[in-house]
Parts: sequence; structure tokens; C-alpha cells
Amino acid sequence: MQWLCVNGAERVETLMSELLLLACVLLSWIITCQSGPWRPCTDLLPLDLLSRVLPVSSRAQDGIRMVQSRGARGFQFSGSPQLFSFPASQLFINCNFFPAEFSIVFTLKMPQMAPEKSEYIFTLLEGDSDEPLLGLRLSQNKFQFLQKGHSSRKRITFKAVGLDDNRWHTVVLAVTGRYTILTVDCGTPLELVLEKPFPDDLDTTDSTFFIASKRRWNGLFSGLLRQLVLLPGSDATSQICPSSEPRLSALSVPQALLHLPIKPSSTDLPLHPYEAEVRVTAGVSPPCSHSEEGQLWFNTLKKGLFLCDGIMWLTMLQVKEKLDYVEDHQDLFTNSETFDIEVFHIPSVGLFMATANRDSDLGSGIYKWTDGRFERYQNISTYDAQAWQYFTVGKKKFLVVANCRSKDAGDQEQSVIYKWSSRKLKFIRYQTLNTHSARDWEAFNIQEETFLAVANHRQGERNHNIDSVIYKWNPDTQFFEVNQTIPTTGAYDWEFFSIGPYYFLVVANTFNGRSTVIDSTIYIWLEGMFQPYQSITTFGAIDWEMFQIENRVFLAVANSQMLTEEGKILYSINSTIYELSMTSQTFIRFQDIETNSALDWEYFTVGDDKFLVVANSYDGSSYSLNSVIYRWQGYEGFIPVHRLSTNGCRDWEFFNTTDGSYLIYSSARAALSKVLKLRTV
Ligand SMILES: [Ca+2]
Ligand SMILES: [Ca+2]
Ligand SMILES: [Ca+2]
Repeated sequence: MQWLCVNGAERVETLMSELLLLACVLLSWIITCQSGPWRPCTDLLPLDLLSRVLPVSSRAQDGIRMVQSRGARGFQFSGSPQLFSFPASQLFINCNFFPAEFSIVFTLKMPQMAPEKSEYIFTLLEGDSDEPLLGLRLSQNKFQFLQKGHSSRKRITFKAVGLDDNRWHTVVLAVTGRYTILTVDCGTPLELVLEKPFPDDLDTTDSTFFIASKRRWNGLFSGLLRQLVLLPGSDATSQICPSSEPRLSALSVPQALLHLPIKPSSTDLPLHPYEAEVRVTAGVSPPCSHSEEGQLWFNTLKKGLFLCDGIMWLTMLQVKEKLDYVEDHQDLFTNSETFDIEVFHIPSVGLFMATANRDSDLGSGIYKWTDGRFERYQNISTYDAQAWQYFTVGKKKFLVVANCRSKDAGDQEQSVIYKWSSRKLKFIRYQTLNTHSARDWEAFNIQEETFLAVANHRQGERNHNIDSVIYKWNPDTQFFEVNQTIPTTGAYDWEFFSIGPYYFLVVANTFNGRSTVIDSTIYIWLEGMFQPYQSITTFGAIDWEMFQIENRVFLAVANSQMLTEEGKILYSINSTIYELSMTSQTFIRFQDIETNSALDWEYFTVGDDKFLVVANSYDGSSYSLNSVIYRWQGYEGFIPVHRLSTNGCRDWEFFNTTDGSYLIYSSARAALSKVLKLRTV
């Protein structure tokens, strides 16, 4: 009893303490359920690291600048790295561990790097330490994922990824267990298997994220950064790939970068606050010391942007020329109206231009570029000349003219090949070929052989459904001989191009005798001859222009008029740019551009920018129209940037000389061609 008594009291106490313990366990279980160790330290949402270092609203901030390049915007960092940092605790709100599984998505554009240089996309630095807990580093043709292990630090290197090629790239780095997987532009993933899995106890206490740097000026990221996102817990690849635009595929891009303003054609562009507020010095070699640190200098002589690091000016931008405006350079009075201009260069002789002039009594002129202008060099008898083509066979240089009439009425029409005589320094008649209302010559090489294709437009006054002819150079006879005939319909232009090992020839069919709404055909070279590959409906097609932008292949058609069988006629119609789809292996519509009886497209580049200019000739009532220069804007396609008043515009040519880039256009209405100079900034 005593035991009971004594122990009774003890038992009560024990019971109470057991109850208390149970309550504690229960309580802690409840707590555990709410914030147990399995709860992630961060939200499992994409964490946009880039947005965290941007100035609030659109307030300008020194050291960061929004730059638009190749159709997309990114940020360029030039200010003190401290400005672009934030404590890790902003992200790791529940606890301090970096996720053991995660992916990092970034989009950048980086010019080619010097061999010994490396730059940081971001780093996570603990306290004052210089050793990143985590970081992404870029050097020439190499990408490194830096990670601090328990005792040592690790660099996981992906070689030959070629991110520093001055193009946009979107990269996903996914870390899961022992796997580190790199996916560039939604391409084939590169996988590295490590000895140990990524730690699940990487402590971020007291650490700081530095965007675009490793806390120091040295290694500051000099390219453009458009996206930088940490996705804890999973691989982001499936969220952004496949993509119609894998280079710019987005998980989370800061708002400010999403809108692309259409650049007006005037020179006084509205400046974005970032651009307006950045401290830029012009002039000749300004001082660079501690007080100028972070200052930018635009060197107008070297056309470079430099950053003062406190000691010296560092090159910030590999400055490319930009088209600013187009100015009249030369009025060139020609023999008569000019249907085609051919600009060509004869090595160690100079730059020439041949004009295909209408008037048979006056012939066609050849001009030479002398003291910054075209000057008359030689005159050649032609008969309603429609086009010239310059080409070479080995060391021989030739010019061929498309004559659309015979010398005397009723005679056989003949087009003529002229050969450059390096003794007489003139073009001499070499070979004549029978043609039918010839409109164009196209010269091209397939393997070691040289070909010439003529666009025969019409036989007699009525028959448009005739053969065009492909000639081949015979090295034994040293003349061109018929190699293949292709049925065409009012053919106006041939355009040759090659893609990889394949050769193509596309014809512009204009008119079948009743309608201009007919098929133009792309041919492919197979088994020693051209065979139909694809037909595209065109509207009085006059010109095809092929061009490539990066790996993409485009074909633009100049549609001159829509004449239906019912006799309806329209001049303000679409001319269309087609793109070769690698999936369907056919050209598909990329962009329609409204044109006024378009007669020619010309593609050209200035610096990094790509342009198309169209010859608008007639809108149904007037020949005095604007021809338009369009600039490539990536996924927006081509947008108009300059309008140039022209009269019956027939042909555009782009050419470069030692003192700059020029455009020349001819008129089918007047004996006046105009040379324009492309002024760049
Ligand atoms: Ca031309
Ligand atoms: Ca052509
Ligand atoms: Ca053209």
C-alpha cells in the first residue's frame, strides 16, 4: 500500500509526464507536418534571378542597359557588380539549403571570347569568399558549371558548345542526382555523369547571388543576358522544348525585354530610359581613373564602346555598323531606260557595272567605278537588252546579255557572250546563242562544271509556253552547248542556289498567254539534270531572290501583277517570302509583303543587320512610288525601315567599295539610274 501510496503519487507524475511527452510528440508531429525537413526551402516555381536585379519599374539605373540585337532584347551589364546582387535568403525562404535537384535556364548572346578570358553568368558566393558555392562560367567555346563540394570545388566542363558566336542561345542546365545535363537551343542534350550526386545539404546561409559577375569587375559578363531562371526540383527542358524558336525559348523573361518596338525610319529615335540615362562620354581618349569607374566612352573614331574599369578602357562592344540613312550619291544618265544592272568586280582591274538598256540604236553601257563614281567605260551593241550576267570559267571572265529583239526585224534573236580581254581591257564578242525574247541569264557551277541558263519569255508575239535552255561549258570546244531544255511559261528570271550538297534552280513564270496566276517551279539537280521539285503559285512573277539567315533558307518572289482569265488586273498585291521547312522539305509561306507591281528584290547586309529592298514600279495609276527597304527582325520577319522615292523602279543592286556600301537602282521609265550611299553609324 505504502508502495502503492508512494508509487501512486509517482505514477500520477509519471502518467502526467507521459501525457506531456505524448502531447509534445503530437505537437511536434503537427509542427513537423507543417514545416518538416522534406519541405523545400524555396517555392517550386521558376525563380527569375534576372528580374531581381533590375531597377524597379522603368526607373533608369547606371550600369545596366537594354540592348536590342538580332530581333530580341537583352541586358548588358557595365556597372559595379554589387548593383546586381541579392542575398540568397530572398530565394531560400523556408530553410537555407540549395535544392539537390534543379535546373537553370538562361538566354544569352555573346560575341566571340578571347582565348584566355572567362566571364560569369552568375555566381553564388558565401560571405566574403571568392570560391563560388555555385556558378556558371563561360569561356571561349566552353561552358562550366562551378560547384563547391564538401572538401573541394568542382568544375563541370562542357566543351565545344560554342555559345560565344554572337547569336542568341537558350540553355538549360539540369542537375539531378549524378547527372548534369546541358541542352542548348532545345537540341540534343549533353549528359555528364559525375562520381557523386549533387549535395542535398549545400548551405546558402550568408551567401549572395551575383548576376553577370563573380562580385568583381574581372569576369563581368559582357554579352547580353535575356533570361536567367532557377527552377528548383525539376528539369525545365520539357517546359520550354520543343519550341518554334529554340534560341529564344522562354521560361521566364523580364517584362521589359518582351516588347520589341518597331524602329521608326527617322533618325531621332525615342530612347528607352535605360539608354537615355547611361553615362556615355564621347570625344578623343577621355581620362579613365578611379573617379570614372563604370563610365562608358563611345569612341567615334574606332566606333567602339569602352568601359572604364578604374584603370583603363575595356572594350565593351565589337561594334558593327548600323544602317542610319540612305543618301543620294550619283545620278547616272544611261543610254536609255535600264532594265537590269549587273555590278561585278574584275580582280586587279576594278569595279564595273553593266546596264541593260532598252534602245537598240544606242546599245548598252558598261561603267567603271572611278574616284567614287561610275564612269562610262565601254558601249556594246544590244537589242532591247533585258539583263546582263557576269561569270567566270577558270580564269576567263565573261559577260552575257539577254537581247529581247533581233538586230533586224524578222531575223533570229540572238543573245551574246562577251569575253574580257586583259590585253585590250575591253569586252569582246565571244559566242552567240539563239534565244526567244530572252529576259535573264543565270550562270552557275555544279561541281567543276559551268552552266548558263536563259529565260526564254516568248516565241513570236503570242506563244509564252516555250522551252528555256540550260547550256553547259564544253572545255574541249571552249564554247557553251545545250545541255537541257525546260518548258517554261513566259519565263522572266532564273535563280540558282545550293543548300548543302543539293543544287536548285527556280524559274519565275510570268504569263501563260491568258493569266499571270500560274505556277513557278523550283527544280533540283538529280542524276545530271534538273527535275521539278516544287511548284508555287505566283502572280506575274518577275524575280526570285534567295537568301540565307543563319541556317534558314528563304526565297522571295516579286509578283508584278495579278491578271486573271476574266481580265481583272491588280498591281497592289502581295509578294511573298517563302522559307524552306526542314521538316516538310518544301518551301512554305513565311511572310507576305504588299508591293506595287514589284519587279525586283535585293537582299543585303550591313553589319549584323539584314535587309531586303523591293522595286515597286506601278500601282495602277502612277510610276512614282516609294520603294521600300525592310529590315530583318527575327520572328517578326521583315519590317519596313526606309522608303525611297523611285520612278518606274526596275532593278536594285547592292555593292561595297573600299569607302562604303551602296545601292543602285534603275528605272524602266527614264534614262536615269541612281546610286545611293548607305550611311552607317
Ligand atoms: Ca540586277
Ligand atoms: Ca536571275
Ligand atoms: Ca533580285
